[in-house]
Order: sequence, then C-alpha cells, then structure tokens
Amino acid sequence: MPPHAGNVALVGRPNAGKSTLLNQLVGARIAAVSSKPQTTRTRVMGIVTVPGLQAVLVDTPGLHGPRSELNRRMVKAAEGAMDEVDLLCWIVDATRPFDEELAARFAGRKVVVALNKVDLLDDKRLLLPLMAMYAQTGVVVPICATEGEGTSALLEEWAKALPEGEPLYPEDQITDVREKDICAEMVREQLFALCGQEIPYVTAVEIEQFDESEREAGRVTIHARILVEKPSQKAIVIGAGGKMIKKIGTGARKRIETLLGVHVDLRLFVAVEPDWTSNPRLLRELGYTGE
Ligand SMILES: Nc1nc2c(ncn2[C@@H]2O[C@H](COP(=O)(O)OP(=O)(O)OP(=O)(O)O)[C@@H](O)[C@H]2O)c(=O)[nH]1
Ligand SMILES: [Mg+2]
Repeated sequence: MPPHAGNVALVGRPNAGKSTLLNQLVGARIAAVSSKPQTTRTRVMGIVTVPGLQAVLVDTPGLHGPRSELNRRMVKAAEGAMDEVDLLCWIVDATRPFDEELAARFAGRKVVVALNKVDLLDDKRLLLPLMAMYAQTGVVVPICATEGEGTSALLEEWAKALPEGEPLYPEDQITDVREKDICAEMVREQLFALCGQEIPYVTAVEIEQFDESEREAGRVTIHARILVEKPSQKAIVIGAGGKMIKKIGTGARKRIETLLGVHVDLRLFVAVEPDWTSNPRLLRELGYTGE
C-alpha cells in the first residue's frame, strides 16, 4: 500500500481526552492534560509516524459556549484548525449521552469518531447503541486514550481516510511546538491540577527566560511568570508560607526534566495583570491569537 499522509484535527467537547490522545500517540507529554474542562487554550501540534502513515495532529481547545474574550479565541482556534485539515478526529467521551449538536455540526465533513474512555463503562454492551448513533457521522473506533487501547485501529482508519502522500517530517520528530512553550504548558497543567476550581481559569503562564547556555553540561534555567487577575488570587497561588507555589514548581520541573532530559532550575514568579483575559495586547503576547 502506498504511504498516506495528512493533517488531522483532534476536536470535540472540553475534557473528552483530546490532549491525552495526542500525548499517547506521540509518546511524550507535550500537551497539558487535566480533569478540569478547557485546559487546552491554543492549538498544539504533534506528529505521529508509523509504517504507511504520517499524521500531523492538531490538538484543539474544546468546543464550548464562549464567555470571555479568552474563551472566544479558544473556540476560534479550534474552528480555524477544523477548516485547515484533511480529516477531523472527533474525540467523544463515551460516558456522556449522544452529542446531537456536534454531530449536526460535523455532518458532511470527513470524520473519524474516537469513542474514548471506554474503560469507564461498566457494561460494554452500552457501547453498541452509542457506536450506532455516532456511525452517522463517521467510522467509530472505541479507544482508551490513557492506556493507548484501540489507538492502532484508530491510526488504520486515519490512514484510510487520508490522501496518499510521503511523510513531510522526519520520522523521529514528534512536534513543532517550541520547548519553551511546552514548558509554559507544564506549569499551567500544575495550576489546573493543584489550584481548586477558580484559579486555573484566571491564570496564564509566560516564560521570561529560557537559558540553555549550560545545556551541554546538563542544566537549563527557566524563569516563568504566572499571571493572575487579582492580589487575592496571587496569595492563593503562592499559598501559606509559599507552599503552593513550591508544589507547582516541583510538579512542573519533574515534567520538564523528563521532556528535556536535563536538570532544570525552574523559578516561578506571580504577577497581577487585572485584565489579561480581556486585553487584546496581553492575549496576543500570551499566544492566544484569533482576533
Ligand atoms: N478513564 C479515562 N480517563 C481519560 C481517558 N482519556 C482522558 N481521560 C481523562 O479525561 C480528563 C480530560 O483529559 P484531557 O486530555 O485534558 O481532555 P481534553 O479533551 O484535551 O480537554 P480540553 O483541553 O479541556 O478541551 C483527564 O483527567 C484525563 O486523564 C480515558 O481513556 N479513560
Ligand atoms: Mg486539551
């Protein structure tokens, strides 16, 4: 069979497991994952190369009803990605009822449906009626993104749906996201994991310094600034006696060290920027484009 290659957008509702699937397929943690919805804010690119297929993946923010300017840009980033790809892979949470609204929205598009989180279904017979409903939209493949189950069947369906073509990227390249941007995502992931319900949504992370001058010697120094909207939020992120910020730093440092393969000296600073979720200039500087 001639090789197939093309662009695939991972789309769906917030929290369906899009970023988990991206990380699983590229074999590294390049996208932030959390149990809270709206973790992903921008497009994250990953590359999967297996015999006969190279899929260039775009992980997108979940499709949701936008409230703030930041939310609006997130949805726009997802919609923009949808328009530019050869194939949509709709990631569905199998524990949720059939999603009529998105099914209608994707009608007429080339779609493969990944029915995710099947490990959470006590009774696997529940899968059949769901698969039948999603089959109206595209070929359905049940998967468990956290364990990687069903992913080879998914890649086979992608290969069938993508045009014939030679790989565009070297087979060992897994992303074109800058290391610096992945590091910011890893700090943001810790904010989602550790900071309660409100804080993740009012914080952003900016890498102020990424010093690789000692990389050969096995050391990289990173300074990251965590933006919040109010002084009270700054106090929460820092925590009593600096405990919270320390935890965030330790968690993020471990992930970044795994990614870079060197010792990382990570310093975190917290700054109040009252209107960062609505200020176009700040949003642009933070990489949230889509005016
Ligand atoms: N049990 C189980 N949990 C999963 C599976 N896939 C993802 N999850 C969990 O679902 C939650 C959301 O995963 P994400 O990958 O962040 O979801 P997302 O679709 O990228 O979400 P947004 O970026 O907010 O749109 C996390 O807690 C994951 O660990 C799965 O196959 N089984
Ligand atoms: Mg995500």
